[in-house]
Amino acid sequence: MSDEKAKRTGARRHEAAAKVPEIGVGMLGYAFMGKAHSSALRRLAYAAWPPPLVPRLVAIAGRNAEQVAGAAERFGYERWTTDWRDLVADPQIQLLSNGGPNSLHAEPTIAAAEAGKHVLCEKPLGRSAEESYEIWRGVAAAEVKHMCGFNYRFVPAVRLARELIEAGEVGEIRHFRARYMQDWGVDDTRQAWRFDPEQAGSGAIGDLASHVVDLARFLVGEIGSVSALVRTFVPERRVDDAVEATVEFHSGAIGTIEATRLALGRRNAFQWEINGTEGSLAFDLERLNELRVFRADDLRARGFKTVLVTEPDHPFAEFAWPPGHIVGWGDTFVYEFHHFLSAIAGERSVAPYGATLEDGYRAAEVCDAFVSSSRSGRREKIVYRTL
Ligand code: SOE
Repeated sequence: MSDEKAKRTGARRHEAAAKVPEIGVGMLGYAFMGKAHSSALRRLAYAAWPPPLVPRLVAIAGRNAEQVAGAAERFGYERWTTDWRDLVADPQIQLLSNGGPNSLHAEPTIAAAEAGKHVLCEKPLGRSAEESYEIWRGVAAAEVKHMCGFNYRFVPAVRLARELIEAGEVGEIRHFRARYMQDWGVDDTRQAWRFDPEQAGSGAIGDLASHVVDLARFLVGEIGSVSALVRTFVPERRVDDAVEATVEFHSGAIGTIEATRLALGRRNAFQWEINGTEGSLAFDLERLNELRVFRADDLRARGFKTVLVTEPDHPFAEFAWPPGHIVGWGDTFVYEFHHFLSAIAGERSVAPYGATLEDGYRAAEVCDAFVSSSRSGRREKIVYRTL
């Protein structure tokens, strides 16, 4: 190919990219969620071309200058700062992605929204239902797009489950049972902020049970009441280690929710099962590409079948690879951010497939009810506040 033609072709490709508007991103946090968000923002630009908007990684904020400078270099941010207020003040930033500790969710998220920036805040939204409500109310008043980082709604198998339920394939749901089990909680030294009630708010409840509650709301519906036991097993620890709960849904379905960071051998086992009048669905995050399906009209087939959720007509196939080429945990953030950018671009709304900050607040009300039920020894009815 002649230099002239190569230049022309290259220029044409560049023109195509230039046609998609950019959105400036400010990232709060450079550790686990900073990496997950940044990696997703870079990949979504080409994972399914054209993206709704092309993310421009403008700036990243973190408390430790050396660490955040290194992250800016690794992730590809144009600049870095140790003060999140610089992100809020930066006119080149239109989207704040908050992956900071839970104690840094409220003030920066509200301030960014008040500065006219769209916001995605990691779960749990706040350290309590009250703080979560204040974040939701503060952001909603600013009339920007907002999302809460319940990324498991964007597992292809979970979206397929939602679509099957919406299509009536499972019939009327009677049971939901779920557990989120990890085992790293035996060691206080790792991610120490997660064991400090001031920084985290709670332990396994906000960290893991909030995911389970959001998924229960996403697949089954609103939770009306809970009865729970909350425990701290590790001596001197000031946050919870585990919760075991029974829940009743507005629909009449009933279920169980568990979360623990002390289940030795379980690395990241978010498992759930739904039983309806026409069939059942089951999922295990450690086998993230598979949805197990039982259809009542399959009684002759005897038992669940495993659907590998990688077919062209399956959710998010447009981002992935050919059938059978499975995706991973990080891909859920690509789909989540793509969804959010589509909403910002006006192509869709965040809800119902993405979690809004109201969803973040409602999950927090249920999580608070786990604690109050364990303290009172009684079943707690849940009342959701509105704006
Ligand atoms: C730690 O428990 C953690 O990183 C959670 O905070 C995330 O939300 C979950 O997706 C993976 O595990």
